[in-house]
Amino acid sequence: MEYKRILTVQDISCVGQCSLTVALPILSACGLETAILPSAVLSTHTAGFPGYTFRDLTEDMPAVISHWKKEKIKFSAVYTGYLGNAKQIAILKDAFTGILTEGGKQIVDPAMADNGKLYSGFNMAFVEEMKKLVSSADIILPNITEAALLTGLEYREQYDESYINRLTSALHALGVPIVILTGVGYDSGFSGVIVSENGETNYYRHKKINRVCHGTGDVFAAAFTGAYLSGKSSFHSSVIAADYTVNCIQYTVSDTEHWYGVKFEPLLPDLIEKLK
Ligand code: PXL
Repeated sequence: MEYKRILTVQDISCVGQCSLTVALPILSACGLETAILPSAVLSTHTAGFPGYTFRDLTEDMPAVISHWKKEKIKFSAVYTGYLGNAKQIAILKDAFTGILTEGGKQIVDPAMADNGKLYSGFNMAFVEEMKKLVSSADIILPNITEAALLTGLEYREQYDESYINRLTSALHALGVPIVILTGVGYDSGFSGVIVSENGETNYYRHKKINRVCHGTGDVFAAAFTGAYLSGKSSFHSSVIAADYTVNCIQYTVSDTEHWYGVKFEPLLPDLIEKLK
């Protein structure tokens, strides 16, 4: 397989099993050289540890990117996750054209909201800027809350296929060729992933485990990106990523102390096996 270098831009939550501490090991396990651009350094993620610290790294970004440009360092793909603020999005949007190889892919996980609510620290100005990043992306991986915010459609907890089709079409209308919509469940006990590309929509249904688990969106997005850049189709990558994420949740669920993330590490060999 061609050796690929990917850049992922996300925060470092020092403790909490999300963003870079999840993306880096998963992408490396998928055989990709993984470069990072940290958006912020937090003591923990923001979902459940009161009093977390937050160091914004926006000011470092332009100099880091121009150093790479000077050194002619390029990437086969850029995958963005949790970003620190709206200004960072503007910086990144401008930078991408100069640091992607020809045909390089831009993958955006608009990690900003879940369960009908924006994450702590984000506002609608951030959403507006994220819309612009999404418009220039090749692939996006929102959940239903993020999709509703990006498209201006209402967020629904109960929905049918026609609502999901409206969300998916409105996301494509922003200019994105491949939409991967996560957390879509039509039947009780099941969730699933919508994969919409070239006018064709497919659905992968998987088991839903009834426990709130942080960081699972990041595990899914990193595993998807790893599989996709290994040459799998968008649908096959979604299946691999969804199965891996569900297995990680299953593996974690009996440990009630481990509420802040999922134990994805012991299952990395299974993910590697799926990519063979
Ligand atoms: O998993 C998404 C995420 C990433 N980074 C930080 C977060 C969250 C979710 O809450 O707080 C800092």
